Amino acid sequence: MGKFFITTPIYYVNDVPHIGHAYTTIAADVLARFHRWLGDDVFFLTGTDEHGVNIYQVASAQGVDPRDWVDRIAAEFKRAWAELLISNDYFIRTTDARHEAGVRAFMERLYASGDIYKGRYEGKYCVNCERFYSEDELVDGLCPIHLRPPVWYAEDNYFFRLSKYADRLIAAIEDPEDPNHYEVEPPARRNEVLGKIRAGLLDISISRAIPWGVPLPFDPDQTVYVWVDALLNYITAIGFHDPAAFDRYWPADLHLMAKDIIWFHAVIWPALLLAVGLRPPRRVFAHGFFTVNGQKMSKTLGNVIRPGDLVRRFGVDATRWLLLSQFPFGQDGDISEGLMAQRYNAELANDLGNLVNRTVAMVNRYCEGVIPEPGPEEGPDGELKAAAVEAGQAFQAALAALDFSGAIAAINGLVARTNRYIEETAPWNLSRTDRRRLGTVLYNQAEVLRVLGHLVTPFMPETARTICRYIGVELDLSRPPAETVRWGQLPPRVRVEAAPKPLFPRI
Ligand code: ME8
Repeated sequence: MGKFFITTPIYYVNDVPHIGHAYTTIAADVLARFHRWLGDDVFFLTGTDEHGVNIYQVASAQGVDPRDWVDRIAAEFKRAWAELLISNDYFIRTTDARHEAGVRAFMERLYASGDIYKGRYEGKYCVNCERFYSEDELVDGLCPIHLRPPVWYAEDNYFFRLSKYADRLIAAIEDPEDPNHYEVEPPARRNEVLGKIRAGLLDISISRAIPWGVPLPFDPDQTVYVWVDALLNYITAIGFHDPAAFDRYWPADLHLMAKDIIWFHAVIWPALLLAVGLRPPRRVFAHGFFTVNGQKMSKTLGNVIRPGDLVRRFGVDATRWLLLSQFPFGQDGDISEGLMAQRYNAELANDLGNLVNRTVAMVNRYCEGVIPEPGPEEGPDGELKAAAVEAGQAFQAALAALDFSGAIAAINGLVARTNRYIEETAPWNLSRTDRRRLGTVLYNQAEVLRVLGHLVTPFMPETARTICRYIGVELDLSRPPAETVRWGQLPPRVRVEAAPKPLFPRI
């Protein structure tokens, strides 16, 4: 048991959330729920990034005051996360007065560090990324992420001496004994980041001459560069002003994001922290980027999927499960609604849903709705029990490694083994031939449901509750997973749900 401070990126409010944002946020939520279950003191942070040129321009183009615009879109993010059962402990907005005060305090410390100087910046800037690109980073002259032409910026700005930190960053990433050690994952991203640091770091401009942002405390004519403003959310949210509160959670245990913004999190952010004498986060993990039905998701192509679209089709729990099971976390992949539907029917409606419903139905039909007392172990019982134990262990190991599809596979494996157990033991025959054996078999089936009901919790919090209710117990997350899923804890003689509804109606 320890503390676990986990973050998602804070998302730009240039538009309402899409399933790219939902993907990272659901992944973070699964981990937050898992760590709470482990007994950790969890702080799960998400929020919105509301300053910068892009937001300012988007609001102006709509003829709306930026303040009204950001209020409106931030509310949409909050609504979307509530709908997806995201259990964040705090929702930060960079326009919050508390955040802005924290940004000013940090900038004063940074200025005092002596790593800030005034200079002139000229270069190509992608307004959507809110960053400069060098010629060799552009693809055919376009931003590699947004495939749009950058604009030429030339301004007098304040600079941060990032170049000075190359050696310290390399040591902090590579040497587990370094006092500032942090992990950059997965390995491909780590190598990429190290390679780029070794190739040389340029100082970065940390201010802009735009009105929509936090004024620099040492030069109010400029505002803090939106990326610096945004990264600071990770410390202002936990009370940068208040050392007692701050030390409870800092350093962050995991910053989660996609690979598009790994550089900011694995290089610029740790350097800024080192400059003011703070520890870098412990772990920075960049998952892959996905396309939708084989295409880059974009407004222009009109193929943007909103979380609500999936929720209406599959329900909340299945949406969470299906999004994380499409491809291995950390790799690039594709989200196809067709494949999601196939998987929904196969994995959730047929396998898991059917296992739950047929088990409860058999207890109702053969045992008057009461879970029977188990008799001595026989035949495949031992194997089923072993499968449940193994699934619990594999599930935990997978989530500790951020392997969501691995955790899902562990659950599916136990479902498949149990469905096979039912075929092998044929309770419908036992009901006529051997009531005592029937009792054992149905008890074992129901016990697997208790185990499964708990294991699915981080992914499918509502389904977890329903499965447990159907077998007459309450979801109990008060003890850590290893204890909860230990075999044989289902109390016999409890009453199961008399008329269970299908968990996942076929579509
Ligand atoms: O970058 N596949 O905000 P943003 C996977 N405000 N993940 C995706 C995705 C996709 N196709 N599309 C979006 C910003 N994401 C800054 C962050 S943090 C201090 C500031 C997810 O709204 C993924 O997590 O552009 C990605 O890193 C993030 O949305 C980018 O969100």
